[in-house]
Amino acid sequence: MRIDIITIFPELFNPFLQLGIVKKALEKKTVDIRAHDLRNFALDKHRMVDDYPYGGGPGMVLKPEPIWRAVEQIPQPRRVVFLTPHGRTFDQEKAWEMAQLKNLVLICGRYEGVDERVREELVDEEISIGDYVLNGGEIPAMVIMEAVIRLLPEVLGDEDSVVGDSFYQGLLDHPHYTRPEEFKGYRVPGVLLSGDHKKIARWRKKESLRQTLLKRPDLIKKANLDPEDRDLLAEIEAEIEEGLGGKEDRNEKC
Ligand code: 6GU
Repeated sequence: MRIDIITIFPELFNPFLQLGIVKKALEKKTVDIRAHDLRNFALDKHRMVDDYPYGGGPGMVLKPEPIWRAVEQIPQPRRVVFLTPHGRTFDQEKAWEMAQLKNLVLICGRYEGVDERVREELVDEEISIGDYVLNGGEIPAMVIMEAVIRLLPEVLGDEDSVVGDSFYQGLLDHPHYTRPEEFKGYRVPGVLLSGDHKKIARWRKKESLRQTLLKRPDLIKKANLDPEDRDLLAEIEAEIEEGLGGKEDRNEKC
């Protein structure tokens, strides 16, 4: 996969590209990431990328020509995404969809915005990362790249496989425990020490459902639950009804 970023701050991406899983994916050539300085596509002697808005008013607008030239040098077929709070909110499903693309172009907005002709004629899709305002699309571009790159084949090892991720099945992940078995008097749930893999899988599924029900009930409504999941959910709801199922009941305090 190739990702091209169009930005007036390409340096912002350096530490992001030089560490951890993203660095590993670049070294393996699973992904090729190029951050382009928009100014390099401005042909006037001042390398102007923005200008005053027609009609007056505050702020500057990104000019269409440099963005156009920057996008046109990127190979086809390409998906051109403009990062803006106007866009559809990014989610795990969108990350999976993008992970299938050959060429992804991320245009980072700045200032008051970008000339409308870019949005209408050049951009395939507008994406936001949530309902708040940032100064530009650079951090959203990193958010999207991180979510997408970890889904590419062979980027994650078996240990941190995407199958266990929160949202993989539309649910939040189950709780995790590591040594020590007892910490400040709080014990690890006994089932995890039992060695009974069937029981452990059932516990994890149930706790994944419980986390989702308690923290993100909206996700439960959207999730594809099988009859077994529905039984577990009914158990959880009965426990909540009885006032059980709080963490005091699940982690034995010694
Ligand atoms: Cl993609 N851009 C900006 N400027 N602000 C945002 C955003 C994007 N997503 C949420 N807020």
